[in-house]
Amino acid sequence: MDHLFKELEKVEAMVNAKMERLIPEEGDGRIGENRLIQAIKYSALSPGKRVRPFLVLKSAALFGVSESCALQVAAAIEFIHCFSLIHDDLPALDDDDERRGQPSCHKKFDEATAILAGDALLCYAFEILSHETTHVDPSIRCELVSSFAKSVGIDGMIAGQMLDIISEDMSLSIEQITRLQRLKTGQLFQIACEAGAILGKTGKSVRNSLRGYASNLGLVFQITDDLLDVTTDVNDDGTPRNDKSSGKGTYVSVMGIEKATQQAKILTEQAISHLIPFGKSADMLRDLAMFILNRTR
Ligand code: GRG
Repeated sequence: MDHLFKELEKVEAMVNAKMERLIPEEGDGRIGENRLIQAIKYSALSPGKRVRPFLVLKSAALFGVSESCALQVAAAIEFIHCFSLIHDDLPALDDDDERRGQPSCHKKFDEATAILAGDALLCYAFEILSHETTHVDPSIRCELVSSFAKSVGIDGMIAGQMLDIISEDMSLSIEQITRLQRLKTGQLFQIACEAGAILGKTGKSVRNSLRGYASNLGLVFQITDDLLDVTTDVNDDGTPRNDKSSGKGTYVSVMGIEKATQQAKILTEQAISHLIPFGKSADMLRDLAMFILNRTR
């Protein structure tokens, strides 16, 4: 695991540096642009785990994709993730005052700025994906753009968020929760891994293996997130400190802590089994699955 931690740190530094280079400079007489840039820098460069960029880089490495191309896509996916976090924190959605240990974007700036900074980040991610420095082949760039759009939009992460909002206070079955989480969290994990395969121009079966890995990993990530919510964010008397998820169906609320923990272990084994075709070259992805299963943040 030491090797994984070093690698996670390395990826974090590389992706941060890349995002910093990609975010435009402020300029004289550009008051509107400058405010967007300030809000984007504040949110995107704040300390996140960079799990999705890690998945892009390690999947791309399986196919010998150049690091500079993969890094462009890694930054783009982190910008999309960051858009989702900024919007999710807004009063109309989750209404969170804090994100990554600092005031959320709308608290630091204001609601309008947070909405617009999120919109700009999403657009900018697609601008990066479609740029020739991301891949020389226009058909690959086009595939990246269309696959990311599908994973994020009407049938993707945003649909998951919509479902999450309208199903609040409904009692969902495990199947319904799984569908919700596959959309809300899983779609971005899947495109992170698939992007490596797209850049590497691989065949269908290889892509399916990576999709299988990512799909199971996304669910493990969500279960461990739910477990961390109930086990770490508690008052001294054991009651939940942040009551936002109460009323929402989660694996933990439906299955209980013990069964949800067991389910996360099974899904991790399934995720890892999808990596068999890649042999030892996928060890870093295996280690990441174990890290997500056992994570403490
Ligand atoms: C389109 C508004 C909108 C939302 C999409 C991703 C998402 C849905 C909402 C974000 C809120 C959330 C808690 C979603 C569940 C997935 C999840 C645990 C996200 C947090 O990801 P981490 O833990 O965050 O990778 P860091 O800060 O490490 O990048």
